[in-house]
Amino acid sequence: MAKDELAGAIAGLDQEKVLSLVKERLQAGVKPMELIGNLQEGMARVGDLFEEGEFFLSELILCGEIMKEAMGLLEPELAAGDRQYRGTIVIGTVKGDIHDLGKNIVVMLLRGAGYKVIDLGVDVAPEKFVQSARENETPLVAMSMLLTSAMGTMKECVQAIKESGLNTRVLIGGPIIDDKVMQFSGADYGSTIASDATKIAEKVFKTA
Ligand code: B12
Repeated sequence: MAKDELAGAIAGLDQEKVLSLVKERLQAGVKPMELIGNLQEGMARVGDLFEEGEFFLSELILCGEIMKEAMGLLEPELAAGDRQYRGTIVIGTVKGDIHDLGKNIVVMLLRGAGYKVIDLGVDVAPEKFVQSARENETPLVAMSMLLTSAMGTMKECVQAIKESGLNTRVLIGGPIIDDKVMQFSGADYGSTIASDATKIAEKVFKTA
């Protein structure tokens, strides 16, 4: 059983309760990133139940749909930063992986912080990252990955940028990023936390 009521509601796939709790808490002044943390905790529980064979793919899909609805309520808050233009960033979920809810949060935060974000979507091939980075002359490409099985293609995506001759840094993000993954991939930056993207972008754009 989840400690938090919102986490419990999404883990229980109770869409109505999730949406009313999100609305209620936003109105009470709770920060959107705190709500995302609660939702993430509940979604991790759904993932565990899936792994244990209690839940099936249909439950994973439903959980994703509920999160999308909740994100619809959170988006105006997340994207409401200062809008001074700071530069362009390319982002996508790496080839072989179609999880995009975390990536979409990063997109909203970066847009809120004033960056133009080129979102390449999911299942993005290495050459597509390179082409977009070249066309947009961006100093930073961000990649999202949730699947362990996508580790190999994630490395290919990072290496494609490194070998392209472009002066572009690579940030990888997702729940399984750790020191070992960083070493394996050769990425410049890595994080498990969406809001780190704006901090890292600020650092990269300062020296670009
Ligand atoms: C919803 C979900 C789905 C949905 C995705 C819907 C969508 N539009 O994204 C669907 C049903 C499509 C799905 C499919 C599958 N899934 Co799935 N899924 C999940 C679930 C339950 C939640 C994921 C999620 O959205 N979390 C909420 C978001 C907000 O969190 P997040 O993505 O981690 O993002 C946060 C951070 O990681 C970070 N972040 C993310 N990206 C980035 C990028 C940058 C640059 C930065 C800085 C930060 C950052 O910021 C975010 C906010 O804090 C997880 C369980 C879990 N533990 O997470 C399993 C999970 C990820 N799925 C899993 C699996 C196995 C699958 C399938 C292979 C199942 C199957 N047999 O078909 C397929 C794979 C399809 C594919 N090719 O990608 C496994 C992966 C195990 C592993 N490590 O390899 C998990 C962990 C479930 C489990 N425990 O078994 N899934």
